[in-house]
Amino acid sequence: MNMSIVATTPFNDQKPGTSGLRKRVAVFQAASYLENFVQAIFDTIFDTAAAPAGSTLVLGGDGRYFNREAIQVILKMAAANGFGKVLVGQGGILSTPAASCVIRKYRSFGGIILSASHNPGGPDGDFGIKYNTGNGGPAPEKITDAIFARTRVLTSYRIIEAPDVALDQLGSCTLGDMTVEVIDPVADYAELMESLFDFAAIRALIGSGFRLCFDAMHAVTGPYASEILERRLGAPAGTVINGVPLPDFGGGHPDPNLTYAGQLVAIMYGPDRNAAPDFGAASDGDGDRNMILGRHFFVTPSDSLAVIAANAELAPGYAAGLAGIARSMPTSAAADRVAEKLGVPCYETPTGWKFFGNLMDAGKVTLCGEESFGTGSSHVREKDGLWAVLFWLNILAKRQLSVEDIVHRHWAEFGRNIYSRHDYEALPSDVATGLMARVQEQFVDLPGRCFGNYRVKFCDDFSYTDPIDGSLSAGQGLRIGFEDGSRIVFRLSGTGTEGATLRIYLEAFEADPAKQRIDAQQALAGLIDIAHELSQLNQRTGRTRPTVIT
Ligand code: VG1
Ligand code: CO
Repeated sequence: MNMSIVATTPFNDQKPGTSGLRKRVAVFQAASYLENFVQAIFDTIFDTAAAPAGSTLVLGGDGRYFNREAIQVILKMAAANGFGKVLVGQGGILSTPAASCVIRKYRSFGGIILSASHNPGGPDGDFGIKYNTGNGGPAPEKITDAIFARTRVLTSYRIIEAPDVALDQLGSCTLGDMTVEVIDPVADYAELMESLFDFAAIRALIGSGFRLCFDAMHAVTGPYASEILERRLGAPAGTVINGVPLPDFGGGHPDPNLTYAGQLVAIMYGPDRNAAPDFGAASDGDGDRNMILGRHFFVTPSDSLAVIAANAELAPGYAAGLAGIARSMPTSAAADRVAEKLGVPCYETPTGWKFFGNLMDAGKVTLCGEESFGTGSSHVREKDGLWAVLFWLNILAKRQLSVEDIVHRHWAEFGRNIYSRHDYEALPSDVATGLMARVQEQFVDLPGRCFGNYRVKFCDDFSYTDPIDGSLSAGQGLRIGFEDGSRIVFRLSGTGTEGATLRIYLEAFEADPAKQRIDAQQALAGLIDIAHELSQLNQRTGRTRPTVIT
């Protein structure tokens, strides 16, 4: 084997965020940048996590620009660092949930996923890399901190000199002393889905004339959705739109929300209501997010989690009931109400999927969700976009109601947690931190203060002690709760790559079915004013409207 040890200088700006390291493509293309980070991951795997020599690694990405080049570098570095085998998705493709599935199924030591999720791709877009551990989930902070520390001190990386691996043909080859197995990226995942959901019932629903549209946004879920929805479930060709993954996602922003999934929204909200499909859905760059739509109807991700929880037993994989539910702190409390009724525990964790892993590994929760279009379960250790879509189709097939009717009946039974998130993107970092500091300064005398009809009950900076390993995560978002159950949360994003993104999460509760069908922005207008006042939003940012409202 022709191995090189290449000298390099440590970087000191590689602190991974909520889900791995995300930077502009150009940053990753700079000499040794990718290599440094990968060497830091491998050192951590073999030193901190004590992986045995000859361990197996899973590797794949969402197909964005630089995916193939990065895969070749990582394969050659893996061969030089003592891995015995790498399972790589054909064409370098693996969605985040499929990678999680493959890591678990083949008991590999861990996996590397190349994605910047919903961030735009292409030469001027973003690239990203994250390490998942053997349970299939994002590495816990102990590991990501070790990787970060390593990036700051390492002075060389190891790589073999060899021709590129042919990524497009299935099968095995050797690279140095290591085996590379190119696997079908869809097969294992599709089989897992078939084991969880009632495919016969969904096939019958689709056969009865029910119409659906899935927008893959030219990102990784195209091949997965075509195989599962069109081939296995019999939906007509054309059900999956934008189904071919492109390195720049067709110039779009692969973020399944009402702003960026514009084509799907136009189809679902067309002028002739009856011409719209019965069900619409979209997923993001790496396939872990989902948006669920009915005819002229949007299901908030917080409501989607609650509806799935309340109807979980309709799906064969969940017929035995739920062990518990977890949601991230900014996610609405709609799922808490379902948990209470089911008599199962509900956990509130910081933002980011890694906090759910310990709870699932300990068997404490079955379903998890985030307000940011993320829903999932213990079938893998990542959120899972297509899984959520299939869960909805399973519920629709069993209940024979429209999406809208299911949600309205849910609200009538449990009450409605009216919810919205306002994002202010690309703020100067000092402006964003100044604004957060300003909000927090007022916490000393906020409890008891009245803003019109709203009286502050509590305020804090959310911190979380993991019930399994006792680790503490502080500074997870500023919460202001009101006497009537309403809530405002201020938080700075950990995944943006340009300046800072401020997220303001707004929530109110309406128990009366006669008042539940109100427009969320209208219902939350009072809270929005309070949020602006407390943060001096307009004076500090010069903005009058959010960049994205969901
Ligand atoms: C965002 C979401 C968070 C999610 C994270 C990763 O983080 O708010 O809920 O877990 O993205 O999702 P932030 O720090 O920007 O708010 V994904 O689909 O980008 O892996
Ligand atoms: Co994602």
